[in-house]
Amino acid sequence: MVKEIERTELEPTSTENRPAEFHESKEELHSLFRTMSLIRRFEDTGWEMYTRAKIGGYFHTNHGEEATVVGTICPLRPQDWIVSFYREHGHIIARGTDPKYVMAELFGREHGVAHGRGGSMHLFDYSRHFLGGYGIVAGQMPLAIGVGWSSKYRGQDEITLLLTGEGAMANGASHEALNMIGLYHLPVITVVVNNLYGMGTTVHESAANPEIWKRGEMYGMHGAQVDGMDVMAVRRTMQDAMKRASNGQPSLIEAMTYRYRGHSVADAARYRSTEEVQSWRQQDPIERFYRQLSKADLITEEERNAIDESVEKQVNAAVEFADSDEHPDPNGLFDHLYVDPPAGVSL
Ligand SMILES: Cc1ncc(C[n+]2csc(CCOP(=O)(O)OP(=O)(O)O)c2C)c(N)n1
Repeated sequence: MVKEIERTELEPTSTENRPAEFHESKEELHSLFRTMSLIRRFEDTGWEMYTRAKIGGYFHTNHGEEATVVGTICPLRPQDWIVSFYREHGHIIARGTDPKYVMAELFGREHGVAHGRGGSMHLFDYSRHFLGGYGIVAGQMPLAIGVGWSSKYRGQDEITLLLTGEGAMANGASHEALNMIGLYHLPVITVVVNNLYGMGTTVHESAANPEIWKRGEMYGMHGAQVDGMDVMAVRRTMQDAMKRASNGQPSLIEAMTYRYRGHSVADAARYRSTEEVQSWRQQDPIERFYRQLSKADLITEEERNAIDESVEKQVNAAVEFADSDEHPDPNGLFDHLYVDPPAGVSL
């Protein structure tokens, strides 16, 4: 017998009404605002390029998650590492990779960040310590043990940010990874981007206890939940976790956010109501940050328009670059697979 699962409407938890206090410079705040706007524009344009068949394969966007993405990635230092998952276009852009190389990867071109071999789910930039981009749900999580272990073993002041979705937290690899990160006191911060759905399955349907941050205690690490639509709240939580990680205490942060679009381009998202999507859109992280900044006299309408214009130009230039870039040479199919080919194998 199939049990009917009762669905509850998922309401946003919000810090909107808390007064915003800013201790950062205007330049820094504008830079956060610009990065969020750049990611939004990149995803809008990428989606359009997909529908024009310029991009193929899978395509998962960060629409709605910009505050979580920017708030967790921007505080990182150059020596820190990121291990991400397949919804990572915004993650690599927030890390500072030029969007034109990200767009070229989506277009499958030679100068893309994975030389056109990876596409949307396999973005990679070693120069920025961005270690992917993985398509297997929770498959990236055990990799962070190795990265964190390496930093500790080499005695380096480095932190690893491990990004994952809440759906992945029902996969066995997540339990094994978090247990070992906690057991060995690795400098790893796990951020669970809780957008409430793993494809069409709500977190209430996949997690026996949907309050994921509470698992921190179970793995011997600090646990925190944060309003993932508030970039400054996410950033503060991340900075606190970075201090802990430097002292050998890992953290599990659950950022409560929402994806505006379906799971991927192929999902019409019929499993949720228009009202639910609208109620989250009212908390839009970019508009909300703009309201906070303008209330504090830290941004004018003209400044915002100038940011929007420059972001639009940058994304248009990325499309132009990607569209005119060369396709990978089919003879190079086996390039970039191994640092050195195994003995006896000629590629
Ligand atoms: C091991 C494995 N199982 C199933 C899938 C199919 N799949 C792809 S994404 C996804 C949902 C994961 O949801 P979540 O971790 O919450 O991340 P989100 O997509 O919401 O960002 C599933 C089940 C997969 N890629 N890998």
